[in-house]
Amino acid sequence: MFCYQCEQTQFDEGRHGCFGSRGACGKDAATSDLQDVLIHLCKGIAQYTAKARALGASDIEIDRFVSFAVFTTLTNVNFDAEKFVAWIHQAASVRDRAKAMYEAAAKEAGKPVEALSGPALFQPAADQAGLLAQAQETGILYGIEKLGENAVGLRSLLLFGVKGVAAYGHHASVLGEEREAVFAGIERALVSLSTEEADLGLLLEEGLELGRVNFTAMEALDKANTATFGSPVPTAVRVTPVKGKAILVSGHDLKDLLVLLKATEGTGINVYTHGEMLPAHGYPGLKKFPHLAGNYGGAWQDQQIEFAEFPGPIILTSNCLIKPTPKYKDRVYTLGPVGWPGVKHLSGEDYSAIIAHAQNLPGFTEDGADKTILVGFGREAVLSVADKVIGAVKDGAIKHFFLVGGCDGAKSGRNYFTDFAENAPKDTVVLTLGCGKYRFNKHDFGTVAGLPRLLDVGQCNDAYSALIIATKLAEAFGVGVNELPLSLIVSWFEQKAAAILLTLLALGVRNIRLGPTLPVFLTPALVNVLVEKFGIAPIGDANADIAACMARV
Ligand code: SF4
Ligand code: SF3
Repeated sequence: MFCYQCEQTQFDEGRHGCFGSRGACGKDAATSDLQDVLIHLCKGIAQYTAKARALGASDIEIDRFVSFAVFTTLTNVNFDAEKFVAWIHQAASVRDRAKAMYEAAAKEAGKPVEALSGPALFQPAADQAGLLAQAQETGILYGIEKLGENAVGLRSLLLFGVKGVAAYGHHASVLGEEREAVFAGIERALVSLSTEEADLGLLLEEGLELGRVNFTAMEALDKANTATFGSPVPTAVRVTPVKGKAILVSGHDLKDLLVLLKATEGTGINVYTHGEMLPAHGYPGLKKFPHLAGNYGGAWQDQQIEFAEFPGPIILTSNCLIKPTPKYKDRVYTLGPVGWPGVKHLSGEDYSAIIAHAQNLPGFTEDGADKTILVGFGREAVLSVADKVIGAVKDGAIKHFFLVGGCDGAKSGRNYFTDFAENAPKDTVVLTLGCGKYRFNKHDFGTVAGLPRLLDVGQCNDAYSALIIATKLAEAFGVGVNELPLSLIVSWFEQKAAAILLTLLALGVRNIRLGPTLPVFLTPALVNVLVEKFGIAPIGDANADIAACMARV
């Protein structure tokens, strides 16, 4: 195996990355290699669907399969090698369907059928051992001697970005919000990766194009969530337990939470959110359920301790899953793209097994002390007080905005983000999103100009909302986003962050501070390009960075 797609990748004296028998996330070598094979097949599917799409033919089922399959390879989503063997074989038959679609479209258009090469022709072996032998030629480093380190670095950024776009696309798709541009954009990036493209300029442009596609994917997801559940409203969320039976839901998929809330109505079971599910409490269509009792625990990396103590079943709807310990493994259920060997996986919307499981477990035996935090500051809630915000900036009551957002992780160096948020001067506002906020969202930030100083915009999936807030404020001030008194402090961990980074770069957002470390797949030469072209800076000392941001240096 070789994998360096996330921030917690291992380090050695040579190439940085996870190799050997298991990655730092717990992904074993077989699963990692099979994920590479699945991605290879998705490239082959994309080669045919791109040709078909150019002739006006497409198949939404094929497009959905590609998004789903690519999503399964995201960090902390699926660790089940057997599942990947099945998906690889399914991908081969999907590829054959895509090929037939292209050939029919060419025939109908009176065009010759082009013979494609590369992943389009890949024939997966019948069993896992055969697939693992084939995996040697499907990994991200394959051909690096010919392609060069820098090209492989940009190809990695493109591949990891496309994983993020596929995740956003899939979340929007399950709520019925789909965009041809997103499917075509995922396909375009995969086709680019199916070739031996090594031109750095072209690869960078492909990355920026994918960033634009991701903006559309995030817009679709925002529309899907707000059309289904209403726009988030500021909401106090209980962060302590309520006496009674309990189910915990983690991950990003709000639709799964809705199905569970409906299924548990009248059962006496309380539903708690975990991790990136926290922002669900702000949506009118979800908060209306009185048994959506509160939020439990902190960020994903603490789950082995917190899940062990939770007195009910736990549902993982998407990332981040880490190895369930024997203390709670039998209480974990996975949905959709998520999986762990030996953990129960639910297909369909029948939650009766989980409900019965919750009824048989003790639940919380007493109420915790009353303690709440505020969520629900999506674009509509923030922009509804735009006049107040603009007035406060103009009269000097608010000096600066910091967006301290992104993923959390287990590595040291992440205290920076806590220090940054907590040390930001009292006349500044801290916007946050993603799971990195768990390091500071129970801290009392107080208010400024009558507004809460900490505004939780939502999940990492809500980066679109933050971008709209920035764009609208910039319009109101008559300046560009880069001229606003706003600094972006981004913590990255997995591949959705790569997609968002590409979007920010494509939109021309400059001077982003990125940490806790820069992605290891970016070579020093590529980092130089990001610094020179886009003003990206690695994080440094929190207080010095706050001062530099406010002085706009
Ligand atoms: Fe390593 Fe991250 Fe890949 Fe897991 S996802 S194998 S931790 S680089
Ligand atoms: Fe977190 Fe996994 Fe990325 Fe959605 S839950 S931000 S890391």
